[in-house]
Parts: sequence; C-alpha cells; structure tokens
Amino acid sequence: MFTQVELNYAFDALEPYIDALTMETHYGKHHASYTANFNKAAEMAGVQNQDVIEILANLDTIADPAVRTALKNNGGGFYNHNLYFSQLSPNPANAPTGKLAEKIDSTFGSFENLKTELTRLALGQFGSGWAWLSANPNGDLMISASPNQDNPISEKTGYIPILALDVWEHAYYLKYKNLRGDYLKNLFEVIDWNVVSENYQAVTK
Ligand code: MN3
Repeated sequence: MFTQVELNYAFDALEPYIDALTMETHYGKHHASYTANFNKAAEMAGVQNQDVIEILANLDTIADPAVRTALKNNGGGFYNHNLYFSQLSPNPANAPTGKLAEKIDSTFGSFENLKTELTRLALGQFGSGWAWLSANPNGDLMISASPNQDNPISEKTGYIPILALDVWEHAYYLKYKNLRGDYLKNLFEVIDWNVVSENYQAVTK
C-alpha cells in the first residue's frame, strides 16, 4: 500500500510563506485523494507491489488505457506531492552545499541563476503542472516543466526529480490568488536544500 510521506512540521509551520489552510487542503485532501486513487488503480493493474518509480517509468506496459491513465495521473500525483511536501521545512537550509552546489554552478552558472531559470519554467507552464530540478545516475542535472501530474519519470527522460515546484492553483490560490510569481518567490523561502542534496545523492549513488 502506498502512503503519503509524513510531515515533520505542522500545517501552520510554513507561515507566512505557505498558509495553513492551503497546506491542510493540499496535503489532507488533494494528496490524500491522489494516494487513495493510486492505490485503487495499482490494485487493478496488479502493480501494487512495485516501486512507484518503476510503475511510472513503465506505464506503456499497462494494457487497459483507462487504468494506464489513472496510474499516470494518480501515481504522478502521489509521487510528485511526496517529493514536494518532504522538501519543505520551517527551518530550511536556503542554499545547497557540497557536490550538488558544485554541479549547480557548473551546469547553470550559479545558484541564483538556477532559481531564475526554474522560476521562468514554472511561470511559463500553462495551466496546471510542475517545474523540476532532476538528476540522472551520472550526476547530470536538468530543469524542465510538465503538465498535469506528469514528471520526468513518466516522460521517460532518464532523469529523476530531486526538487518539485507545484504550480497547480490548489498549491497557492487561497493565499496568492493569480499571483503565481509571488508564490514561487516565497516557496523558495521554505525549500530545504539539505533535502534536495539528499535526493541528489540518492539518485547518483
Ligand atoms: Mn498539488
């Protein structure tokens, strides 16, 4: 059974950057719903004992198109939000260090430039979707954006996301209304780059 990542902070702990009602609704309703529906679809497809990354990377092996779509949308929703919520912290490390910091500098010029480029992709994603920093086993980094609950795994890029920027309106509309840029600026205030570094190490080990 697939379960939501446990939050090690309270719903109101990310105030004023992310408000408590948004957190409670996002985690308690949206993510909970993706997770429940993913479990149902995985059961139907007989893949409930596989790793979610394996499932998302091999959607084309699912014969029934309705089940395949349900796995892509709800498996993506499950996985993407586990990454999103686990990287947030009320006491974040505001910049990467070590190997990840070095790779960011050599790939994107600087950490500031990476944030600028990620923000540009997140603002440019039309409608609902995500922006990503991803890594491959060689340690290469890639930034990209995806519609809906797609991600670099289901897109078969060979990269695994290590940082997730949720730009669905449900992630910010209660507090920020249409101002996605303000949300993104404040989202960076609660991203723990120690977690992103751990994610990088997990992909590249
Ligand atoms: Mn969301």
